[in-house]
This record gives sequence, C-alpha cells and structure tokens, in this order.
Amino acid sequence: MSTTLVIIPTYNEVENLPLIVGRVLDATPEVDVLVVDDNSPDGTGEKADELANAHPEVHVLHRGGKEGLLAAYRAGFRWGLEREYEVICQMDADGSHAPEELELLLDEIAAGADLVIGSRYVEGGEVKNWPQRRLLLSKFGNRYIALSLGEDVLDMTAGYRAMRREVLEGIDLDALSSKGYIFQAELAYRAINAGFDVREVPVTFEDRKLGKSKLDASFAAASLTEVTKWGVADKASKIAEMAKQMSGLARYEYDYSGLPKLGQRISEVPEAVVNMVSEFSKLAKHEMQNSRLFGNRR
Ligand SMILES: Nc1nc2c(ncn2[C@@H]2O[C@H](COP(=O)(O)OP(=O)(O)O)[C@@H](O)[C@H]2O)c(=O)[nH]1
Ligand SMILES: [Mg+2]
Repeated sequence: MSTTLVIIPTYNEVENLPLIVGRVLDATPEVDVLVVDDNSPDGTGEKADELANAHPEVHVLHRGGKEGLLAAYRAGFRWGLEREYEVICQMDADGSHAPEELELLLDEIAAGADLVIGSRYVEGGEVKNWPQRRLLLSKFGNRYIALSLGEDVLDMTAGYRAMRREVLEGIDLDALSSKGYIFQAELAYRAINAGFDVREVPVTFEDRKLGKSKLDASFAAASLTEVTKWGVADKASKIAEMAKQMSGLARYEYDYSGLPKLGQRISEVPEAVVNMVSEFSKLAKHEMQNSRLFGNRR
C-alpha cells in the first residue's frame, strides 16, 4: 500500500474522471487515489468503479447524494485516516489542478511542511482561462482573508493541497462548518493556529475544459462575512489596515467610487465590518455585472 492518498471529489465528472486519474497514475505512480462520488446522475460513480477494477491504486467511496464539498472531503479524510496513509492530498477532478505538479507539493512535505497549499497567488503561481470576474472575486476574497485573519497565506481558498495525517488528526473535522470554498480557508486557519507548518508552493491553475462548475460565486458574500467573524474575534486591530487595502484594491480593480466612504466607516466601528463585507460583496457583484468592463464580455 502506498503512504500517500489523493482524494478526488466528484459530482458529474464522467468525462473528466478517466483523464485525471490517468494523469495522476502517470505522474505519480506511487500514490493511491480515492474518488469520493456523491451519486452523480451522469454515471461518474460507475466510471470510478471501472477505473478501480482496472487499477489497484484506485478506490471509490460512494455517497448517497450531493452534500457539498466539505461533506465529501470529511468522508474522504476519515477513509484515509482509518487506513495507514501518512500524507493525504486534495485535488479537483476537472483538470484545474495539474497532477504533474503534485510532486512539487509532496517535495515540500518531504522538506518538513505539515500542510502544503498549491497556490495561485504566490510568486510564480498562475491562473489560466478564468473569466475576469471569477479571478477578481477569488483574488479579492483571498486578499481580504489574509488581511482579516492576519495570516500571510496568499491562497487560503485553494483546493489543491497535501497534508500530513497529523494535521487532520489535530483538527476537529466535525467543527469545520463552512460551506463553499471557505472550509478550505477554515481548515488552513485552524492548522496555522494549531501550530502546524503551513506553506505555499506556486502552481498553475487552469479552468476546466469539460463539464460544468458546481460552485458559483454567490458563495463569496457569505464566505467573507464568515471569515470576518473569525478575524474580528481574534485580531480587531487589523481592520483599519484591511479597510485601506481593500478600498485601494477595489479602486484599482473596479474603479468603484463609493468605497472610500465605506472604508472610513469601518475604521471607526470594527463591528460594522461584518455588515460592510456583505454590503461590499453585493456592491462588487452588482458592479461587475453592470460595468462595461465585465458586463459585455461574453
Ligand atoms: N463529491 C462531491 N464533489 C463535488 C461536489 N461539488 C463539487 N464537487 C467536486 O469538487 C471539485 C471542484 O468543483 P468545481 O465544480 O470544479 O468547482 P470550481 O472549480 O470552483 O468551479 C470537482 O471535482 C467537483 O466535481 C459535491 O457536492 N460532492
Ligand atoms: Mg473546477
């Protein structure tokens, strides 16, 4: 048995799954793969069984129905922890996380890291073919998370990761509550606070070519509000700095004139940040949908 497990959650990825599993087995023949399928209507689960029959390294966890990424990962993590895997990795099925770069993450684990994030936003990282509005939301969200939590991880929401089993054993998986991508940030934040060595390595993230995205940007507002609550509880002093950075970023990227006002308001009253963030997210969304810069692209 391998000591490294790569968990690939799937929902309707019937075209992508054979491609990604093939690439993982080619690039890193030493790892095992666990496909966690939520009873995809398109037959991804059956495809996964076929792959498992053909390749002893491939395993499948069938779940009853679509319960979201956190529930799928929680089940996958437990599956891995019940066995003797030392390192557990997360990878999307849609080709956005290149299996050819997995070795970079595993090398960093070998060099002593506990949790390694395949990062789009460190020097050398890259995002290819994402719609501009998606990239802005992701970048803004990550800038915001870094500032409000006071941590210097630049891509907390990234889903391409490798971690030692001790990280997952040291975190209460049931206490992870967040929906959407933000559970990734929550997991990293808890790992940092628990004293684990969290590092980023640059990767090239590429938008999917086949199939459809299941997570949409509507998660962003709720997610940022949630992060703000953790951050405010821990580090109220970061807020003024954050407001400045945020309005700077927003002015630069959206040329949105109402923001400086919001910035002023929140440096006065930390609690208002929570409201401000959801307000900002709504405004940013509105702005992106309506501005000439983004609205008429497609
Ligand atoms: N098992 C399971 N997998 C999911 C679920 N939602 C998304 N996924 C998988 O999670 C990965 C990332 O989702 P994706 O739709 O590509 O999100 P995006 O890259 O953020 O647009 C893909 O492999 C999806 O098939 C879910 O509810 N259950
Ligand atoms: Mg994707």
